[in-house]
Amino acid sequence: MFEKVLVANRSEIAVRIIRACKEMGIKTVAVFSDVDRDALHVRMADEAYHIGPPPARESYLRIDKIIDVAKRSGAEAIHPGYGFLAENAEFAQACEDAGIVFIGPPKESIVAMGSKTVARQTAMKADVPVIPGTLEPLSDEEIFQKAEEIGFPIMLKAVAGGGGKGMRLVKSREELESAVRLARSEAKGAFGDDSLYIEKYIENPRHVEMQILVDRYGNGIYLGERECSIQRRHQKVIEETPSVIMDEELRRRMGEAALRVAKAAGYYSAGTVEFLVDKDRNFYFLEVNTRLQVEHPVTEMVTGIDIVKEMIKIAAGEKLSYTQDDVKMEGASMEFRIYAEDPFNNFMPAPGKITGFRVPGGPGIRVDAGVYEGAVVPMEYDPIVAKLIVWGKDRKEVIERSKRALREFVVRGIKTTIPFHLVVLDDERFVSGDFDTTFVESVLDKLGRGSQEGLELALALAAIAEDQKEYASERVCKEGGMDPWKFFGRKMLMRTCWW
Ligand code: MV4
Repeated sequence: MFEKVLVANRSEIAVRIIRACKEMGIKTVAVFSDVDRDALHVRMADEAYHIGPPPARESYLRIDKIIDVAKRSGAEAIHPGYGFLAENAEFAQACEDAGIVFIGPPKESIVAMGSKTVARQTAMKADVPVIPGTLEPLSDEEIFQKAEEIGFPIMLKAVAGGGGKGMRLVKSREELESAVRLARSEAKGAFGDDSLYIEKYIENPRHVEMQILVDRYGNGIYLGERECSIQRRHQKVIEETPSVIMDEELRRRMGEAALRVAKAAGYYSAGTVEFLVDKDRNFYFLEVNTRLQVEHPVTEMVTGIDIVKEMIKIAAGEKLSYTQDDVKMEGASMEFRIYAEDPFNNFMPAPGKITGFRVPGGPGIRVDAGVYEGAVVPMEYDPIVAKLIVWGKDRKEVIERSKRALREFVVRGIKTTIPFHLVVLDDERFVSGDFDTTFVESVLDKLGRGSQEGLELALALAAIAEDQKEYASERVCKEGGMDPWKFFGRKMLMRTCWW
């Protein structure tokens, strides 16, 4: 096993990886930019090295500097976390060239799955259903022709895309020409590659993904699914497992399909195979995420398997320590992403100093935070502050426990998505499990799309339901400019919060 690992990331995921290393007796090396000098991941690592100014391009994305730190510190391996260099084949190559282990999949798999058409070909070869469409990048002429064959509506997608970036719904022939032009220029700008392909449009799908672990010797297991349909603009908001649409048989078929794709791609490490699921519970391969994902903890909560430790062990050349029969899903889990964003103002980033931070506790609660009281959330990076992960014996207990925990969660000084989660937990469609990928937009519609009225309604829901007195008084008075005495009643405000 490695003696020292460099963590090429920041915030909660760097902290998560450092924790796994500590439990494995591995020394850790952090890297940080100017604004992260006092960050939690820097404080928790055994050593920390400055790598540059705040913009990621000049720090967390600097392959040369990170490799240099690994050499200077004597780290034998680098964990990239998610984002930044996690799916960068050039970085995996640079690690190899420097004699450092990249804790992730082989670079060939990163390249192959990075091309969405190659990924589709791979899935097809593996006998996994793909969305009807093309398997090659297309010229404009070919797009016009294929669109007619497939039939509108269609999705125009960037070959180099993924995660919803560079994607366009085209409802009719009339829209196609300008859509192609726009999609190409978007793709060129975002990925430096304007190649496009098309797919049949699947209406109101659910987004279900399968977690897999594969070692270097071809042993693979699936750890069950994550339901990720609660998203806004392709940014996941809440993830859960199991998915309410899943049963044993569908899980087995989807899990085995995911492992076949991995095998066909020569994949090892932790990975995720994404599927779209239609109303009739047909599933279609979407793409492969060749990295540790933000939402991996919900899978850890129900399987008891530490995905980060397994990933490190696989990178070190160990055999998988579990067989498929060892994998048992127990209970249910949800993850709530706590972002420094204002959910009542179009999820506007709200970086700043955290003046108060108190995390929930008690049965079934896990908090993966990247901050502490007094820390500053810089504006340069993804504004994730923490993840609240909740376990319960069933989905109902998870929902009740989550409400309790979100109400316990105190983050002061910055706006966060906590109240938005409370609104979702009060939505009967969410509670019944009857939702798809359009759910978040419909909640925002219900709330009046970030209007003052919507804010008040949301805060009222969050506050009236339980003792969010301080939340109500402080937030509603200061930001809503309203009279909380009138709104919530004298009695409620008289009872003071213990914090
Ligand atoms: C689709 C689709 C419908 N039909 N592809 C969005 C994320 C990216 N990974 C793929 N996405 C979609 N691809 C076809 N052929 C609908 C979406 C989609 C979506 C998927 C998952 C979660 C949320 C979504 C929100 C809008 C659209």
